[in-house]
Amino acid sequence: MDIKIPNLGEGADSGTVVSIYVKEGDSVKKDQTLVELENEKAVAPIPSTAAGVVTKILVKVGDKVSVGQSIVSISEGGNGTSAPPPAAKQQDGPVLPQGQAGAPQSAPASGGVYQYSSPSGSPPPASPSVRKLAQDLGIDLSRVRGTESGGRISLADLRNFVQYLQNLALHGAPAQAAPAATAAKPASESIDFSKWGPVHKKAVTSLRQKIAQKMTESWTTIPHVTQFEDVDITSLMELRKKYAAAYEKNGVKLTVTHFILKALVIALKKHPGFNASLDENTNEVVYKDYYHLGVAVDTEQGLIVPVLKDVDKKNLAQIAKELDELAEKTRARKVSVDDLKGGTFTVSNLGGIGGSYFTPIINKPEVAILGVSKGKKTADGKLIMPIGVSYDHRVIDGADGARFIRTLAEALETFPEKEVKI
Ligand code: CAO
Repeated sequence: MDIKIPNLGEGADSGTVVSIYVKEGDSVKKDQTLVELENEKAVAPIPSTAAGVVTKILVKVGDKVSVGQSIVSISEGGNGTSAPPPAAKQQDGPVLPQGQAGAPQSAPASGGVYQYSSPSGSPPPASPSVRKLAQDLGIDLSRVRGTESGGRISLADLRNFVQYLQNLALHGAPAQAAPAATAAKPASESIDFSKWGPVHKKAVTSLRQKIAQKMTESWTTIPHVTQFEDVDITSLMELRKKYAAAYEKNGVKLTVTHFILKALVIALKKHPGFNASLDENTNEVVYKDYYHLGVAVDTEQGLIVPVLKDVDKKNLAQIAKELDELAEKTRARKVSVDDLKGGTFTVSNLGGIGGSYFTPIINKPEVAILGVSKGKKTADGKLIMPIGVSYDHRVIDGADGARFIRTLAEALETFPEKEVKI
């Protein structure tokens, strides 16, 4: 049977093959990713719809393909013993391939200068914003070595290339291939730790590599400030207790996270600068009039951030039900690319696990993130929950950070009972 490109979601009916994860003769499992496809917005994994053995690969890296097109032929009934598949990844939220990283068909040109080439003549993979920046700067992207999965060129790759050219112009450095982004290079030589005692090793999954890359990109390009606050959630927790049974009757469990999402909408509406993105190409702050909140979910493979859409239009019961389903799907790695896109602000609640204060890293291209820790009883019987908002100090000032966190704290401290009733 032929595995075909499925419907990838709104506005995504075609794309370019950026990675191929199987070869002829491989056994594949149902749902194992076969190829990754890039379109303007995202890189989507294309899973196998059946288990079997790959008999023919029908596409090449760089091929333009569309919905319904066959990509791989398999004979059904294999035992599915090949390497685990990558999962979805996206451009605008921490996500997550696992398995081996694909490489584009690229080659150094004569003289050691890097030159991307693809048999189909398609341009090197890069996001629209990186392409636009390269075009504005007059940079030929086929000279830039991409270090992301599938050879995709990141903003950091482009920046490194520009720095390389600048060094070349200023200091006459020898004409050699531009260095790849430092994140792609091993930080140091491998050390044989077994000299000092027993060790065991585990390969770093592509999901973990992707998380590392996203975190490094955010931490090294955004000046972070974290503003902390202690929130009195005594009455909020009383409301939760009072209505817990009613929610359970409706098949949902009411948790602190649901209240937080509701309160966040109030704070984001009052402080729109936190529900925004900085467009570094046009030097504009893009304020969003929708409230799509990313929720960090702790999965066995690592952090994934699905997005709960239009939180402002939903009541507490809907939020509870939809977040529950979304988190379940995420833990089972069944979340779609669309579920991972379009977030305007992220919340990371570690309160179900424990610990006190922490400084969350902004989920770029958002400009702020809320970190929530476990609410604890004080000596006088109050329940106090530590929260922290990390924000991008390029676009948000400290005073606004303090105003935002106070609005959020007040929304939680005075959560109206009418919003909880069902
Ligand atoms: N203070 C006190 N109690 C809290 C709390 C808080 N801040 N947050 C959650 N709780 C409680 C819940 O109310 C629930 O209580 P009961 O056991 O009494 O019913 C319990 O802790 C477990 O909650 P939960 O974590 O299962 O559910 P949730 O809706 O609160 O959270 C989700 C959902 C998806 C946010 C959570 O499951 C999760 O994955 N958290 C981890 C996020 C993460 O990994 N962040 C790190 C990102 S940076 O690496």
